[in-house]
Amino acid sequence: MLHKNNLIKSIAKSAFSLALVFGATQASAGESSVLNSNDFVGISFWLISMALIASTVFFFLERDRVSAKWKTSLTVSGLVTLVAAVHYFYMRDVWVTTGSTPTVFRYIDWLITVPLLMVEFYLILSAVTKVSSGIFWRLMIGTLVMLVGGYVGEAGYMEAMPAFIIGMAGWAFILYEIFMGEASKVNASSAPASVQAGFKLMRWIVTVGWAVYPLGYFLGYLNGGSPADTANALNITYNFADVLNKIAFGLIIWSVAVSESEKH
Ligand SMILES: *C/C=C(C)/C=C/C=C(C)/C=C/C1=C(C)CCCC1(C)C
Repeated sequence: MLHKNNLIKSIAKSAFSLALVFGATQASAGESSVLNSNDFVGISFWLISMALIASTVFFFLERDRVSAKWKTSLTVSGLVTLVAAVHYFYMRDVWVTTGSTPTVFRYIDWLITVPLLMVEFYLILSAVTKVSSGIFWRLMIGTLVMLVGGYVGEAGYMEAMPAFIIGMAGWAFILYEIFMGEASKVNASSAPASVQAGFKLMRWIVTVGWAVYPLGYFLGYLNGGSPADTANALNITYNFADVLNKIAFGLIIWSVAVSESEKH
């Protein structure tokens, strides 16, 4: 009896505090924080957030289906979409309430998700053959140079053009590694057919899908305009690019992992 009373009391207490929290958020939410039905950028932020959440659940659950050596690849795919989803929720709020481009949050997201995407090249090769750690480190260094270059340019710590060139050099270094460097050679010589096909698709995403971001930088900073002029187009483009670069990229790995796991 005593236990039951305590239980009821604590439920009542929690419900009350929940109501308080809810009331507080409602009260502080101004008119401008409501997503407008004709705010297509805001809607695209919403759509991508949901797609990222669904993908995260999918990748984590599908770990059960693949053999042990493929599980890490699926974990990493799920982490990429999870980290991006959290950033998207926040960026959507920034966009809806202020109408400004949440560039700094994109960079924070990229700083975490892009290295994870790069690790995937290393992981899918490691699942099928012996791979040198040099591949891993070169992909990491290329990523850092690319992102730091872009950030110091966008944040105004450096002239837009030289910063852009540094960023482009980092990207070129990554492309060299996966098209002509050791990673590409290991893939061509030691990976089974499904891994080779997946690797090739992934590197095209890194070429074509990723080109959207430096293009956005160029349109925003290097053709005489300002990022505010291109904010709508840029955010919609970035948002849909992330579906390809994060979700589709993860799905390619998932499909390689499933077909390799079913082989044995
Ligand atoms: C999920 C997020 C992804 C895949 C983000 C990728 C970002 C880039 C490929 C950014 C590239 C840039 C350059 C190549 C030059 C400098 C400016 C950047 C940082 C936009």
